[in-house]
Amino acid sequence: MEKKADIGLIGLAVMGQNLVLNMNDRGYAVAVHNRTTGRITEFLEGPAKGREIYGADTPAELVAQLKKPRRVMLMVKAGPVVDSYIDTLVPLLDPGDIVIDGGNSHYPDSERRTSALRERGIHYIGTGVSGGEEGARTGPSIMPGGEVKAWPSVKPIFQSIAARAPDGAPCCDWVGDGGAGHYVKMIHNAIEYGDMQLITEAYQIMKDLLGMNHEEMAERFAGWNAGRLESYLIEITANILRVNDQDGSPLVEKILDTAGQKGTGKWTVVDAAQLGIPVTLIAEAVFARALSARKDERIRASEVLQGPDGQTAAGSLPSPEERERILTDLEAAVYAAKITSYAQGFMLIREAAREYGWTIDYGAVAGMWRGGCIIRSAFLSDITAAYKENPDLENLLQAPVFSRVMVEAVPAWRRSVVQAVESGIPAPAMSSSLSFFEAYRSARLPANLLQAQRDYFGAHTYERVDKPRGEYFHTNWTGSGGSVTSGTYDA
Ligand code: NBP
Repeated sequence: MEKKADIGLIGLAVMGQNLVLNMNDRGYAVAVHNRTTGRITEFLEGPAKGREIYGADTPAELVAQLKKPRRVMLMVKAGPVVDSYIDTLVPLLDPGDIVIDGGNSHYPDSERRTSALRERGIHYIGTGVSGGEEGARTGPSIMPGGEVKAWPSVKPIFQSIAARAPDGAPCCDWVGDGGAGHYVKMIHNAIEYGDMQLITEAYQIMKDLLGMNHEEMAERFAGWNAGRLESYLIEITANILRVNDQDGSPLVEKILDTAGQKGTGKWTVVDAAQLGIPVTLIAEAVFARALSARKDERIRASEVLQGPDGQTAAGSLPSPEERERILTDLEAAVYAAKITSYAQGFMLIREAAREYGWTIDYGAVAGMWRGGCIIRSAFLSDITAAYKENPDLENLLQAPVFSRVMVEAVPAWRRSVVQAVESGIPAPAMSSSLSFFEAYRSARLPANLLQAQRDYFGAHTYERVDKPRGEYFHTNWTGSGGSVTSGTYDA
C-alpha cells in the first residue's frame, strides 16, 4: 500500500464498522483490522468498497499502514481483550503514538492504562462513545479522556465525526485526565437508566390509573416531546407505543417485563456508595431492573400480596377534567424528577473529579450530551448555561434556572407521587427522588436522633448544635455505660 492511513481501527463489529465509514465520509483514510479476518474481507467488499479503507490481517500490518504519529483506535469488547491488544500494539509503536479505546471500559482500567502507557511514552485515550449503531454512522457523542497531550492530534477527527448540538457545536470535547472520559460515559449511561425508568413509571400511571389506550399514550408522549421534556427517549417512547404486533394489538404489551442490564448502572451505584453521593434515582432505576428480572417470584408474590392495582384504587376511571389534571401534574413530576436525577449525576461527577484528581468542565459535559447520544434532550442546554454562568455551582438544583422551575413543579410532583402510592402503582424513581429533594432542601434532618442511637449502642459520640463543629460528646444514656468512646468500632 502506497498511501498511508490517517487512523487505524481494530474491531469491525457494529460500532467499529460504522465509525470507520463515518471517519471516511469526513475525508480520513482508515486502516482496519479484526480478530476474525473474514470480517475484514466482508467489510472491504461490502460497505467499505471503493473507499479509502485498507485491510490489515494483523495489528503489525495495521501499524505499518499508519501516518505518524500513529493513531490506533480499539472498538472491541471491553475488559481483558483491550489489555491484550494494548500488549500487542505497544512494541509496534513509537513514543508519541496514540492508542484510543472507544469501548465501554470501566474507568479504573482507563486510569491504569493511561499511566502504564505514559511510562512507555505512548499516549492513551479512553473515550466513551454513545449513540449506538446509528450514532456511530452519522454522529455519536464522544467523551474522550486520558493523556491530554494526545488530544490535539485526535480532536480534528473526533470533532468532525461527532454529532452536532442544535447550535452547531460538536458533541465531543476533552473531558479530563486518566479515566475521566469513561467515567462521564458511565454517568451518561446511568442517567439513561434513570430517564428510561421515569418514562416507564409515567406509562404505567397513564395505562393503569388513567386507562389510556396506546394511541392516547403515544399522543401524550409526542406532546411532551414538543415541550420542555423534548428528548430522544420520549420521542422513541411515542413511536414504540404506536407499533402493533401482527395481530393488530400493541407490540409493547407482548414483550416480557424483565429488563436486562450490562453493568454501567451498577458500576455507577457502587462508585456512588463508595464516594458517599446519593444518586437515589439512578439506584432505584438499577434496582427496578433487578426486581423486574425476578419475574417468576413476582408472579408467586402477586397471588398472596393483593392490593390496589391502578384504576381499582379509585374504583373507576377519572373524569376527563380530572385525567387532564393528573396528566399535567405527571409531566411536571417527570420534569422535576429528571432535573433531580441530573443534579445527582453531576454531584457524583463533581465528587469523582475531586477524589480522582480530574479537572472537568461540567457545562462542556452537558454540551457533549446534547446530540448523538441516547439522553440527548433540550434541557441539557440549560445545564450548560447554568455552569457557564457559575462554573463553581455547588449543585444544579441551586442554579436559578432550575430552582425556579422546581418551586413551580414540586406541588404537582408531590400530587403525582401520592396518586401513584394510593393506586398501588410502583413509582420508585419518581418517589425516591422526591424524598431526596425534600431532604436536600432541609436545613435540619432527623439525623440527630440517628447520632443519638449510634452513641447509645456504640459510644460513637456526636457533635452538638450549640458547640463548634469538630467537638465530640458522649452521653452515658443508660447510666450503666462508661465514658469510654469508640474510635474504630462501627456497629
Ligand atoms: P462487541 O462489544 O460485540 O465486540 C465485538 C468486537 O470485539 C469484535 O471485533 C470481536 O472480534 C472483538 N473481540 C471479542 Br468479542 N473477543 C475478542 C478477543 N478475545 N480477541 C480479540 N477480539 C475480540 O462490539 P460492538 O457492539 O461494536 O461494541 C464495541 C465496543 O463499543 C464495546 O466495548 C461496546 O461496549 C462499546 N459500545 C457499544 C455500543 C453498541 O450500541 N453496540 C454503543 C456504545 C459503545 P471478532 O469479530 O473476531 O469476534
